[in-house]
Amino acid sequence: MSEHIHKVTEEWAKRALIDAKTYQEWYAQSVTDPDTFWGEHGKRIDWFKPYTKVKDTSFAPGNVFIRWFEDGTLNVAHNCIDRHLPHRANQTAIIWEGDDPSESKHITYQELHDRVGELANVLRNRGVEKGDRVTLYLPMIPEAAYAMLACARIGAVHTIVFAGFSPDSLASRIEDAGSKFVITADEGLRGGRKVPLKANVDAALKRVAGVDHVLVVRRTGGDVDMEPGRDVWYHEAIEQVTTEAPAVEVNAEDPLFILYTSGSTGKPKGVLHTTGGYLVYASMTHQYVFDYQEGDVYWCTADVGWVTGHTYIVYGPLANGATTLMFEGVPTYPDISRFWQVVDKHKVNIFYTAPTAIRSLMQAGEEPVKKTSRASLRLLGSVGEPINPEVWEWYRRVVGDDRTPIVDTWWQTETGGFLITPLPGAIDLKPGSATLPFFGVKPAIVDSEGKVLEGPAEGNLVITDSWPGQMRSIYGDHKRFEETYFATYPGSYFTGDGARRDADGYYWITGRVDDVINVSGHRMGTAEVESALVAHPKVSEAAVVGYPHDIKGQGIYAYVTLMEGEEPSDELRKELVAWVRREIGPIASPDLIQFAPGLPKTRSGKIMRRILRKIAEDEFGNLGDTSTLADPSVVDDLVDNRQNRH
Ligand code: 6R9
Repeated sequence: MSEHIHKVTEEWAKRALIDAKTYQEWYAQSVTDPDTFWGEHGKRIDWFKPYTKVKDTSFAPGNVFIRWFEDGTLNVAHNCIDRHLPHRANQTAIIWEGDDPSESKHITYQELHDRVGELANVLRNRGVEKGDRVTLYLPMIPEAAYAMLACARIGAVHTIVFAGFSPDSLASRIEDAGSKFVITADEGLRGGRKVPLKANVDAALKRVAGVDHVLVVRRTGGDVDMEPGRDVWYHEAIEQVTTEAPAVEVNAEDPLFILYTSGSTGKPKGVLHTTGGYLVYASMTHQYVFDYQEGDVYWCTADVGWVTGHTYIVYGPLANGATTLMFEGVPTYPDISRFWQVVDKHKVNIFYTAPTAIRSLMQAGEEPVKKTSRASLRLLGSVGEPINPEVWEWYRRVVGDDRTPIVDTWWQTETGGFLITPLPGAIDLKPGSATLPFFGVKPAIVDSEGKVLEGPAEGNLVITDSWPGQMRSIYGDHKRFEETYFATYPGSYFTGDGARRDADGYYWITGRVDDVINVSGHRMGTAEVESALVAHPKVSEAAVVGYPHDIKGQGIYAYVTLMEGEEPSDELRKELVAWVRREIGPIASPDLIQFAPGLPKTRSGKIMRRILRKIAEDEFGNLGDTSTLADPSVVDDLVDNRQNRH
């Protein structure tokens, strides 16, 4: 662990919105008197009808409910657009930077208003009503933000499916959400390559019924099939409507969006976020953690298909009247300096990305970074997975020219916004540590029996009380919500992460302790990859674990047992990788497959993943107790054959 501490500089202590003293005072109040604290800070957004109640939450076993500002009414699009118009109509809301460096544009708050209004009218005219779910399957184009805000404007619930997911994954999410409306594009464009989005939607809709309308944005002009009566071009539909659409009054606890995320078991869960608490939390964390101030240009490199794109490209920044940059491309196209070229082109002040991106750029050395200016950068951020202290130091020294603080923000799809994070003017930094809790967040470390550990400790990370951005339920399955997050350590929200707390009270996230792996900052359930593999006719059984990967953080390691009579071969290996890509999407491609005649199982038939993880990590000298295995000789075979993984 790094002992190198980067103290808050005097300059930062002075300019930042929150200094050390304010952090301590506010934090103390936020956890001892959340009603007063959040009652005050809830006013940072506009309410049509002000709330009189603030916090109404329970983590009690069998009776989990989470309600914030529950009698208030508001509209998210009004907060992200209309309320800024009197003084920001001509300010840039979104800077869009295309995949091709010759393509970019500035969208003002007035234009954002008009585009969102049009789209809201298109949706309403086609029967989308308050509470209806709308699935978005879009590339990183401004229309993705318009679509989110258009749904919010009419009280519809958007559910974004990352454009890298397969038709099957898309179909199951459309089905679970019960969407009748899909918004997509002809094709996506990333790193000069086209992604057949409309064709994927067509394939998905052969597998799921109930979708009456598909609205198609023309992005590349590529050839697509349009089904009469169902499919409509976006550019044609908006010609029929005006730009004025009323921002519908919704309750604080009405749903804003559903976002599917992987868990340790079963199919992806529809994480449900509601309106009031989410927006208060998104805007407050965005402003204070990034120290966002008037005129700053802010860039988060995530995709809107993930929660980071929801909270920190769209809702947080726009609620704050910020200028937010949206990037369609990839860090390495047309060349490996692209991020820094974009920073210089748009004079980006605040830059927020994932450790996996930094690690892959580090490989190319300092020159591609150093040849750009980056003088505009003031603050850097990291999210998605633990950042190694060496990578942190490189990020600060090379990208930040030894001048920028780094905010390593720990949070999850479920948490809506940052939970453990530095504040750049208030909290001294330790590379590799997400540091201290944000206002209102009460973390604790528990052992495997649930005993709360005090002082310096390592164990499982739980949060003992609610915060406004917390997910409210799993869509359509509140019981699963309680079982997944509140049953392991009754009375607390279980994060699924392990953590260490040092003598200064700093938190160091050690990674997932469940069967979720984190591949390039993307969450993957090992069970999902396993079900995709066993769906292949030649596979009888599969077990998937994570293993340390230099760039991706974790790679996907699959142990595969074939059906009687099938022979392992490199060809079959390739076939299985292609199969998983098709079933789930490229992000789920196994990095290594080891064919195994048998898997280590207990006598009750449970696969002992602990052993598989150790073999994948090459720690087979230290496999622990194998005496409960039904057939211990299986393990010897796995160890002997590990050279045959590819
Ligand atoms: C925002 C996001 C959540 C999981 C989380 C943890 C890992 C995220 C991290 C981090 C260490 C950080 N994670 N940020 N680990 N340090 N700063 O990534 O949401 O996709 O739901 O993933 O990512 O393991 O539990 P999500």
